[in-house]
Amino acid sequence: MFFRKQKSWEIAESEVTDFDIYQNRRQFLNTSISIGLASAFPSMALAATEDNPTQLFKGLSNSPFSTEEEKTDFESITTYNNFYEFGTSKTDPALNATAFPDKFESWKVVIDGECEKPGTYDYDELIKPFSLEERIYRMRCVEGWSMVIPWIGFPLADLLKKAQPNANAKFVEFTTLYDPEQMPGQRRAVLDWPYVEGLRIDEAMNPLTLLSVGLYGKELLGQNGAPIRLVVPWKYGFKSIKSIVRIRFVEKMPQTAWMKANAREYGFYSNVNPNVDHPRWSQAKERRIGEFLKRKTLMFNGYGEQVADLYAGMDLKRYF
Ligand SMILES: Nc1nc2c(c(=O)[nH]1)N[C@H]1C(S)=C(S)[C@@H](COP(=O)(O)O)O[C@H]1N2
Ligand SMILES: [Mo]
Repeated sequence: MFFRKQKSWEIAESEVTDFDIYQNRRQFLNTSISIGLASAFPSMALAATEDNPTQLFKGLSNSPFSTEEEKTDFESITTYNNFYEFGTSKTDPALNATAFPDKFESWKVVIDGECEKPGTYDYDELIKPFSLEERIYRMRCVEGWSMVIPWIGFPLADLLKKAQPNANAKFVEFTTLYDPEQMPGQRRAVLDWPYVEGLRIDEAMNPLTLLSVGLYGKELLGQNGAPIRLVVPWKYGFKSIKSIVRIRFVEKMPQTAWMKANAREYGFYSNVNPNVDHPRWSQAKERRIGEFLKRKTLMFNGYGEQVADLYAGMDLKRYF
């Protein structure tokens, strides 16, 4: 899909303006909730206030990979999102996705391709064999903002090993649900749906790479990629694909949704790299949501100790 027309996500909107719109919106929502207009935004009110601790997710051990930095507040993590299947503005997912998916228990994930033990699992079966932990990770969006999110999940490697990839498995491809009924954003050709992402097999097997099913002690809300999503903390946020229905071992490098949309701007690797600018803006700094001054963006988002070896000898300007 190659449009000459500007797409909605290309519309130049300064990051500050975007953040300010969000702040104002949030102020407005808080006010309307307090004066009893919450019914105009029922899902939003639910997301912000519902205390829904999940037994399964209580008292988990905190991973040694966790950052000690201050966590972004729950409200920001659940109301300032990118999830184009539910709209292209940051506030759309919280308005449209809180009740997603409608059938949580019957969510299925297919694991197939170049492996000895392919299979289809429902959500409970999929996560049962693995021990969940809390991982507090930095998340850096390609647009220039970042958050610190206390994820709950398990290493992707645990699941991949169970499927026994064969020698042809050089990459792993991930696919989001395609269901325009539930995902109104898919009714417009913003991206070539369904959203697809990919990792090289060694990146996928790296112990930092997480499959997440919750955050802040609760199951994921729709806007964060319920019921199961990827988290790859040393890469730009768009690699962390949400609401996964398929994990496939492949021999060739997958064509991701963002590469198809604009290969010049979005490469396969997409490692956080302050020295390689996006064609339309610098990647040297970022705004941590909730802070005023910008911070310097760190190479590999600060995870170089764990992942720099994966790219030894590679030209990271060419393989961006
Ligand atoms: N399926 C799907 N996954 C997605 C996206 C999306 O639009 N669709 N947006 C990505 C982007 S750009 C970012 S920054 C993160 C945001 O995750 P969060 O909203 O949970 O913070 O999700 C990523 N995963
Ligand atoms: Mo992003």
